[in-house]
Amino acid sequence: MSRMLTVAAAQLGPVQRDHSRQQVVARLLDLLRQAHRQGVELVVFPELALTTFFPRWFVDDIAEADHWYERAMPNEATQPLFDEARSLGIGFCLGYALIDEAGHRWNVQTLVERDGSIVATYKKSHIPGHEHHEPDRPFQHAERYYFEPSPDGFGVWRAFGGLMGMMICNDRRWPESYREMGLQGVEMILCGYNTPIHYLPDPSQDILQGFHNALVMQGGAYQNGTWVVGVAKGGVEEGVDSLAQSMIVAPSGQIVAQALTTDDELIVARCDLDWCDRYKNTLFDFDRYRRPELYARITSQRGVIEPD
Ligand code: CDT
Repeated sequence: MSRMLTVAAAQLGPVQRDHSRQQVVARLLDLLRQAHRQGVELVVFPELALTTFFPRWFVDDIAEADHWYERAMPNEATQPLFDEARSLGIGFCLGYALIDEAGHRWNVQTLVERDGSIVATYKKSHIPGHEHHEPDRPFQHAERYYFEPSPDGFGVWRAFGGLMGMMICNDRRWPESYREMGLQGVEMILCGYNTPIHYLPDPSQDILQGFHNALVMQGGAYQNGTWVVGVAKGGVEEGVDSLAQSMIVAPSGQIVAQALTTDDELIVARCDLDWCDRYKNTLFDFDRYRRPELYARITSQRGVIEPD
């Protein structure tokens, strides 16, 4: 048996502060059309794809940042993307900042089926960085000021002929993200990211950013028998160098496609969703081998409690 899904990671190079939504959507349309010519059925765009990574700046009055957020999806700026995707019969996943009807601020990804219907909008669960202005930093990572953490958890949806999950950037570093979806049978996880190469709390990690990126996604894929599509906004954006290295990872943990540049670039893989069963039904047969009665700390405890 094989259930083939041809998927693309549509990496973006930098989106600068003065780039309009219309300019960015033109780039997304170009990548979408390239993907269609290569027989792609699902295109995955990065986290906060429509704007620059604005949490690198702090504003005392958060309302001054409202213009970075969408109020609805689709909207006037993104409607051409939705229209073109539906007319080409190609699905997509798009990351952006959202202020919802109640005024809550989320970092989200919306998954859209090939017929243009919205499958789901996922809200980022693990919000990294800091809440307050840290003036000694060369740039801020104030995601905890700009976004609420999702209360929803990790869903899995029947779409594209399989079981699809989503996570956003920092979520990919946490094994619980993958396992929550793994326990719902996920077959492909879509993950956009913006990862500054310089990590101020511990700069010794800077040269390891690419290694850690691959490590977590390859481990998460293998240990849960799922495809993972990781998609960067990379390159030097407003003076901040961000990791590119978008990749598509098989349920074996092997990288089957990886970006070569730090710019707009499409990477494509034909993914057999049935390949997941080789792992889900053998080494990682959860029902047979997991020991949830031994894992209570994982949900009852947040930080470390050392023994006396
Ligand atoms: N966007 C995002 O979540 N980036 C983080 C950066 C490290 S924490 C400052 C990441 O995990 O890649």
